[in-house]
Amino acid sequence: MKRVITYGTFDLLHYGHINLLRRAKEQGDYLIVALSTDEFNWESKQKKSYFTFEERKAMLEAIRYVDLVIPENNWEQKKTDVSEYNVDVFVMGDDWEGKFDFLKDQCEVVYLPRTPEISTTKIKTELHK
Ligand code: C2G
Repeated sequence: MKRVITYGTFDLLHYGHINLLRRAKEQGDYLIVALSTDEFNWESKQKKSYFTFEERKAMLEAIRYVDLVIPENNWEQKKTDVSEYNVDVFVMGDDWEGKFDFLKDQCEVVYLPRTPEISTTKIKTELHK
């Protein structure tokens, strides 16, 4: 079984996220999503997600491509996650191109094109008009 992992906040879940998750799952047979906790978002990403970790986790778990959701508590856990979960492929959107190449000695690293026209920030901005 080919195991894939990806990381993110996935707040205000939209079709760009779904496109990413669908293509990430296509890289293997089992997709793990490491979901940024509220604390990690706030302390390390200066992001305040609209939905809580539990709400975002429930939404991700409802997606057919997602097999397991685990917490992302810090930037440093990726190497450990890859070995602990026997990950074969690490996937991120290409806004992260090159940033996780240090994982290449442990697993395949794949950067997928983002869905350009949609983002959580854009949704928030448009809703405030
Ligand atoms: N994404 C995408 N297209 C969009 C928006 C997002 O392909 N229009 C992808 C991102 O590239 C990322 C994933 O969806 O791979 C999740 O996006 P975010 O929740 O914005 O993730 P981010 O805040 O970049 O967190 O340790 C890594 C971080 O947790 C990544």
